[in-house]
Amino acid sequence: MLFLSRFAFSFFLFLVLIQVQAQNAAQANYDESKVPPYTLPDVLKTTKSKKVQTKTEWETIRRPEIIKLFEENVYGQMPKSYDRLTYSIKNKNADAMAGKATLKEVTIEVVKNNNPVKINLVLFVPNRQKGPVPVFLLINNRGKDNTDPTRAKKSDFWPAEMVIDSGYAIAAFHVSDLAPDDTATYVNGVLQLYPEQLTANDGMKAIGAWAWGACRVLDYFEKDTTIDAKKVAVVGHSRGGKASLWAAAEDQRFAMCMTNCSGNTGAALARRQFGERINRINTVFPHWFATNYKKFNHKENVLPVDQHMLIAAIAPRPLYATNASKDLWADPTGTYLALKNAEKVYGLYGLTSNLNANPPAINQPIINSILGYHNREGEHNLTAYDWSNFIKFANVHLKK
Ligand code: GTR
Repeated sequence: MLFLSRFAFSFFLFLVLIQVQAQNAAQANYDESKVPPYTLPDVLKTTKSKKVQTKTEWETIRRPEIIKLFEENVYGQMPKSYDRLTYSIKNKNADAMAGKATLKEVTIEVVKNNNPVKINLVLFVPNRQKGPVPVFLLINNRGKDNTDPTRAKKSDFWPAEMVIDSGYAIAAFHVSDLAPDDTATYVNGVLQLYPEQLTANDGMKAIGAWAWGACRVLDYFEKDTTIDAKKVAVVGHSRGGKASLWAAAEDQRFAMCMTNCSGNTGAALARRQFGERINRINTVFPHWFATNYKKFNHKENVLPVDQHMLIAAIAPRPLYATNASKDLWADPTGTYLALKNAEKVYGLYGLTSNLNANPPAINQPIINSILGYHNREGEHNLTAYDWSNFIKFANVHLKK
């Protein structure tokens, strides 16, 4: 009887949550004319109102300030210390993909205060390439079968053959190794290494832990002589794309960043309040961002940052952002405008992007630009079309 009523109560809560989510999504604004007037924080003005004019001022004053603001208010701290990182090759096949690639399944173990976290990396390296090769690293937030090392199952979410044929290595790890994507169990992973993060209002949560994982894989790449660790592109889709941005902003060793349909608290401007909003993301995914971020529910304009500043923190490194035409939830226009508003920081490095004032038409990728972008026809997803443009973009910016 007690069991039944508990079950009924949980089911009731579940229904309420579904309804709240549906209401939130239905109430979302998709009408450009209803975007409220807003002023973005000036990426080139310090908190002490000093105008940043040089690369040095940017690197020594404003950039560190921006990273700190994102840590305190959005993603949480990114602890960098650990006691040791070791790895073992669980499986190796020098004749994978009909001889085109070498497969390595690597277990990376990171230990702090006797607490371990294990990252299972799947890595294919092209055989025809001589010397260390650049690599695309996917933060995989979907099923593990998308990155099948046996290649019995192939998925456009991680089109390994296409990447190998283009002369790049391709790697992936799954977010659940770092922090399960779940409100209750996200603490089982990286957060066991840094328990102080659990109670701090600016403590890292799941998205921070996934980004941390990408940084540790980069630590491993520095030890793998087949990989050019100075040419690592970190890739993520949607929630994974929020993590790829945060990883690239925090860790300047990443040479390039791809953020696919990352939307709210990813590459899209929050102040536009278009599609998903901070209140909604914090309510449905309370385990993603720092507790402090909840202060900005319904208060986008009070946030001391907006997402153009996260993109600016990646400068001068090349960044490619995408959207999908039917994925208004992730605000394609707001994503493009975030890139546009980060341009002036790239300008400090003498890098001019070729971004027009308005977003390009659907399926018109911008490749020859330090800030790349496309809005693909279709749904919220990571597809072969997206990857084909990542490769073109890397050919321009990584191969040279
Ligand atoms: C949605 C969420 C988005 C995005 C997406 C995904 O439910 O609102 O911010 O992260 O999930 O990861 O596919």
